[in-house]
Amino acid sequence: TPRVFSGVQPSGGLTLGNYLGAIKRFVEMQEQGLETIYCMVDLHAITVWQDPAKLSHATRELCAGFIAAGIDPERSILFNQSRVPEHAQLAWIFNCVARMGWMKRMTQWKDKAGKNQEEASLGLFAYPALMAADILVYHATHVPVGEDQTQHLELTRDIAAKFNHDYGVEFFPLTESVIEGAATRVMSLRDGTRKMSKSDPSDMSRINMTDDADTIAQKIRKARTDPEPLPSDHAGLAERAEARNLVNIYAALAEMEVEQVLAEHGGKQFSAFKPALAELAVETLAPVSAEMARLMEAPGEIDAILDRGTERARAIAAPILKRTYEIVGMVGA
Ligand code: AQP
Repeated sequence: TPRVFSGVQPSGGLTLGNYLGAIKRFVEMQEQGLETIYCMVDLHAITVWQDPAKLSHATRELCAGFIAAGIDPERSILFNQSRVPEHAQLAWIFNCVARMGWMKRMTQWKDKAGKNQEEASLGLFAYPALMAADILVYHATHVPVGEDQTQHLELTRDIAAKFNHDYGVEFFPLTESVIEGAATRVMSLRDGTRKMSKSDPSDMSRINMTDDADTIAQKIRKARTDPEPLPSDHAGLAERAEARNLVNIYAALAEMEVEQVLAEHGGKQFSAFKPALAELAVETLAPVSAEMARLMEAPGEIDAILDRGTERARAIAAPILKRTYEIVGMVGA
């Protein structure tokens, strides 16, 4: 039976990229009646420095964001990663299965470590092995993610396959990524070649789920574009990264096909399209951010939801870790 797992890092506030690329998909899979497990991956967040108070705040706010977006903590399991030690335990086993060469090829590692790899944390290098453990400690079969995670999902399959091969078992499933919709890669509002990211130093590059209406409108008004009007079909967006990004965002927010958006707005100047996009963004995001703010007024309730989610997650993860230890030959498992 299908089992869905995915996570988001509490490494800052939620962006429109996280919302459209990931969280909206999470809600859809829950609505399809699948078994869904969603995690605030705090252990991943600390692979780069996090201020402790901000990390706690971001974790609770992320939980509020999930719920405000439509995740029901009864139907889905909602928890923070560090509370379920089985993730880190399985990650160690996977550190011993994965190869250095595999990790060195990861583009996220290369991007985030930058030129100064010697100064990056060991955790940042091992990040994909922990991610594989997050998924496989539940024997999850489907992982909804944005396009930037494709390579990590392939690595997860490689780790599962090598474990199964090395120990001569058919134990870990080969997980499939689910990358769907118009917004699998939302780009920065300042640079159409970079993805929108919560850790981008420029706040103008992203829309945060907590931005107010004026801020959203201002960021969209100032978003970088070219001087041409919108094309009337998809092909006309091919060489126009910034224009394509704004049209994709519109399509994802409106739950329309890109062709439909262009049928309505093709030929318009950005001076006309941007206000329509801003209005749509505010209309769609305002109820979510208002609900997030309301939930954040009762952090005790959020913590209680995470407590309950932790128990339910451990009930699945613990037997899978125990079986893994037995396969590996750990005495007393
Ligand atoms: N720009 C994006 N477009 C579509 N999907 C995106 N995701 C992230 N950015 C975009 C998806 O959101 C999920 C959670 O991401 P994450 O927080 O675990 O890590 P990330 O991909 O590294 O996201 P950020 O916002 O860029 O965070 P930082 O800046 O801390 O690295 C994933 O499914 C991701 O694909």
